[in-house]
Amino acid sequence: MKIARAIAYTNIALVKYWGKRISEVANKGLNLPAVGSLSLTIDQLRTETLVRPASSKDTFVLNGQTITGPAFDKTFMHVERIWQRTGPTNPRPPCHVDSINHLPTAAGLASSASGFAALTLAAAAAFELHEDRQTLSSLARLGSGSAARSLWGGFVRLNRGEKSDGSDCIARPLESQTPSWDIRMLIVYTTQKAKSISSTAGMERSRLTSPYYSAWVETSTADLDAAERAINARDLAVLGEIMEHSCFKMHACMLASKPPLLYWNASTLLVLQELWQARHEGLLGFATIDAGPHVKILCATPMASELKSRIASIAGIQGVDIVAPGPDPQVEVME
Ligand code: 2P0
Repeated sequence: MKIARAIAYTNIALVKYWGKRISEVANKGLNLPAVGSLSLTIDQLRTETLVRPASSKDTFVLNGQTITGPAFDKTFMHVERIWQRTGPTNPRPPCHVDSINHLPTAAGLASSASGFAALTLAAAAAFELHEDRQTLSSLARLGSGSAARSLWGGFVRLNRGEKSDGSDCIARPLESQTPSWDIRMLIVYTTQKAKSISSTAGMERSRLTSPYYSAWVETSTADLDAAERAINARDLAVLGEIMEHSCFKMHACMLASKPPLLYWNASTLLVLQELWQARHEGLLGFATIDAGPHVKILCATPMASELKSRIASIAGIQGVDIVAPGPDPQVEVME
């Protein structure tokens, strides 16, 4: 095997993924989503992962710390999956995985998208698995659904697909991802704590208990198509309306789960109120919120710094980053 390094950038879904297909629950391990999703890969927030042969046993270092337990198991289950795709005749050699998350420390921002994208690319390169990017994206999805979208820069759509083997659950970059659209995203940090319940567990709770879950699933494709049209038309106001609608439908579905899933905190709500007041005054920004209390705001570049200063002064805000659309991942094979 070779030594390989990959850098993948995280992505923020504008049309959200929440829920896995029932066939998934029958434990096929394909991690097939119940809905498609559409995201923007962003710059700066990224994971850098090196995969190399280890002398005797598998080891995993994350941000300089040796990792054991469930995170180690999940990582090496994925490494093994990629090895198996090479059609090996031998057992996998022991590997050392060294990852650095260039995400603000202790900010509680999910890193599984960039993490599993970078791990997939680095392991595939180390094992000399030569697959096209869509296949690698599908492999990344097996580690984490959102990771499938971090195989490209810019706007990316992950289709749900219909086939039970997952062969049509594939991601593609939108043609109009060229950087000619001058947009930014504000990442508004509202806590330093990690989230209380994982996305994987939360989405299963919603599927099983939320009376709004079926409506959430049924209305997703229309949002995806409308968002893609708005991106093609460079219509931020239309895209913003669709992204907020998708976000609040997802959170309504979460809230109606039993027991309820409330990922927000008091500052989350204050940010939304300030954002909507700013919009009323002509400063156009549009929010999305994931399975955590931070708020991400999409806006035109000239609006970003004024919006940032309005939001940064709200009680409880830990920081605001302004990020731009991010690039494709990078892979380097060293020997
Ligand atoms: C998204 N999220 O579309 C949505 C919005 C969270 C809320 O993708 O179970 O960590 O590993 O496939 O990818 C988070 O889910 O879940 C997520 P798994 P993942 O970005």
